[in-house]
Amino acid sequence: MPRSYSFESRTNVIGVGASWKAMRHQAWPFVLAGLAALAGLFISSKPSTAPQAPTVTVPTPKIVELVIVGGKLQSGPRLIPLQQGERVTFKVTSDRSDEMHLHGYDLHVRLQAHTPATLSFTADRSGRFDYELHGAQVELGALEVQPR
Ligand SMILES: [Cu+2]
Repeated sequence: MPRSYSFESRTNVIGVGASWKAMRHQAWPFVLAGLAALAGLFISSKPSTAPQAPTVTVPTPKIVELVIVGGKLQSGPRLIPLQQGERVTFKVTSDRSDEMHLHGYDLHVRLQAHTPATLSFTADRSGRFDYELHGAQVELGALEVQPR
């Protein structure tokens, strides 16, 4: 009985040794893959341990270009659909000096003849708001801000 036991245990050891030897050749890709995975984990976990930079998503503003000739809208939208919270930039050019007024938001843009003027704001109020030319007393168009 003890003989067969020792024999068995020896074959067992040999068996393990042999399979390990056989594996050593094939194991490298797995070892490398394991290391790569560990490295990947380390790298991917790094940002969460580092102080998080505030993720300020600066939305690209919707650009609205208006060209006014003779107190009338020559080109540009008469209706501007927006989502509440969207950024808007008006670029307004007029052949005459005037003032554009965006109702509701109560924003004024001073227009100098042939000089592009810009107005940027966040459409944080929902509803319909006219923009008009005060000097010429002309309604140019309207914003339509959909509530979120
Ligand atoms: Cu007005």
